[in-house]
This record gives sequence, structure tokens and C-alpha cells, in this order.
Amino acid sequence: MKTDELINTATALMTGDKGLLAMDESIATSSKRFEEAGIPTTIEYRRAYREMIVTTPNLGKCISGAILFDETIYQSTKKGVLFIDTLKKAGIIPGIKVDEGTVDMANFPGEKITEGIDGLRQRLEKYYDLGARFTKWRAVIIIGEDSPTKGNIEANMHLLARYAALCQENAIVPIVEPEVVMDGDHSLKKCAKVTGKVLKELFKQLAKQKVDLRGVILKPNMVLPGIKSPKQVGIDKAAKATVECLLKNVPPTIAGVAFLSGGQSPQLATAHLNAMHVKYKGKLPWPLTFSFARAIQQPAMDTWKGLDKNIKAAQKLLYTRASLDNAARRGEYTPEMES
Ligand code: 5MM
Repeated sequence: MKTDELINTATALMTGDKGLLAMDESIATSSKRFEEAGIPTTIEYRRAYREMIVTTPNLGKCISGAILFDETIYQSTKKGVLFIDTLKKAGIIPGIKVDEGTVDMANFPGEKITEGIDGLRQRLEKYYDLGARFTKWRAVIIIGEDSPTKGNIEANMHLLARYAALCQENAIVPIVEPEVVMDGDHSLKKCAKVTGKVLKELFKQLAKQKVDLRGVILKPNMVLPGIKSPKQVGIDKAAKATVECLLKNVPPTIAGVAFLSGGQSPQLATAHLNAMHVKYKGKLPWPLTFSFARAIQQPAMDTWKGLDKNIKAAQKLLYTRASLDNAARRGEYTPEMES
């Protein structure tokens, strides 16, 4: 295992006040987002959208790594420059999502399991040669009346650990994403309990598979009540619940933590990250940053609308969102900065 290379990549991804840009939507997810924004769901519109993102001026000042998707890693700008090279030139480390999405888990009604472990070693070798230096795998955990079950959590966390071991074998930093989804009417307390259980199992499985935590980044959900919960909570309470849960369950040796936004508005996701830094300044054993998709991209996508004339305005919004997240990582964000 090339330990130095792994640790160097992980450290670079977590550097300063930067964070990660998740632009790894599968075709199905991307189509869903485009339909909502009134953008045609063709391969050329997906390419043009990704070109708008990767050519955003000064993006490398805010973003340390960008997560691509299998389709995107082979695509280029109109001028013929591969996106992966455009990112590298901007000082952004290219990464790629390697899971192949979720399916219903046999014998576990209502629960999901992630596919993609077959042939992963060969895919990782290919992605490394193309220039990817980190990857991402997402497990989906659903809170329901009888879920998540122990069997579902164990199977998903085992896969995350097997994936992480294969990545490290190829000198690639794995981002492990065990997402407890926000759907449902569960309470903050329930989310904290389930997230804690999931994280505990994840680190147990990572240890069993001998994964070097110094070369791993955790991409967790924030601890929040379900979207339909009648008991929503304030920013400070959610930030406290999130950090307390992580402090209890995440070993200090991990390279860093980078949150998903999970359907929160861009402003709320930024405010939560900021509140964590304000409250726990100097008390966190790991770098704590963002790996948002919707919470960074949404305003830009809504403005772009698939039209060239809107590129500049959309890029400005993308850059602004990312730099507000930098401010949140420093604990310096205020809602007034939104205007
Ligand atoms: C949870 O989704 C990840 C983070 O995105 P948000 O910040 O919007 O919650 C995201 O990286 C996700 O894994 C990708 O968009 C790929 O998702 P699909 O469903 O296409 O595999």
C-alpha cells in the first residue's frame, strides 16, 4: 500500500478552509434535477452543465476536490480539454463515484443495498490511470417504523469497508458515505441514535478490513429531524447533536469529515457547518468540511437553465456558494453574507 501517497491526497483534500464539490450525480439523479429545473435531459446538456461547473473562474480557491461520475470523467470542454485536466489545472483533485447505485435488499423489505463491488479492483486501476485520486461510495440507510435493521446496517457497512480496502490498495483515498436519509417524520433524537449506530458499525467493519483511517474521509449526514417531522430544531441544536454524535463515534485518526447536504437548502447547510465551527473551535480532532452537491449547485443550475447566455451568472453563483461554505468552515459565515 502506498501510504504516503494516500495520506498526502487525503491531507490535500482537507486543506485550509476548502471543501469538496460533489458533481457525481448518476444519469437518473441528474435527469431528475434537470427536469425540475426545466433543462433537457440529454448527454450534451449534462456535458455542457459540467463544463459550466469545472470552468468556473477561481473555483480552485474554494474547492480542493471534485467528485465526477463515470460518464463525466471521459468528457471534455467544447475546446477539447478533458474535464479531469481542467480540474487539475485549477488545482482541484479529481475524484470519482464508484458505487453503482442502490437496489432493494433481498429479505429486507423497504431497505437498500449498494451495488458495484464486482470488478471494482479493475475499475479503480483504470480510474487511477485516468487521473482520479479519490473515490466515493454511498450507502443509504432509511429510518422507518422497523428500519434500519441490524442486517441492513451490517451489510452496507461491510461493503463500504471492502470498497475502502480496494481503494487503498490502488493508492486512492476512499470517501465512505453512510447516508441516513432525511425522508420521514423521525425526531432529532432518533436520527442521532441511528447515525451513531451506523457510524459505530462502519468503523468496526473498517478495522476488520484493516483499512488505514489516515487515508479515509467520512461523508456523513448531519444529525437532523426528518423532513416531515413536526419538531424541527434550531441551527445550534442540530449542530451540537451532529458534532456530539461524531465525537462519540468517529476515531480521531480519520483524515477528515466532509458532510453531504441531504436536501437541506444551501443557506441552512452552510449555517449548520458554520455553527459547528463556532461552537467547537479548537476542539475537533479532525478537519470538518463540506462535500455538498445540491447545496452548492442548486442556485447555479436554476440560473443556467441550459442556456449559454446564463453561464457567467451561474458560475458566479457557484463560486459564491462555495466561498460561503469556506467562510462556514472558518466559523465566519453570517446570513447577511448571502446578499
Ligand atoms: C447524498 O448525495 C450525495 C451528496 O449530495 P447532497 O449534498 O445533494 O446531499 C451525492 O454525492 C450523491 O451521492 C450523488 O449526487 C450521486 O447520487 P446518485 O443518487 O446519483 O447515485
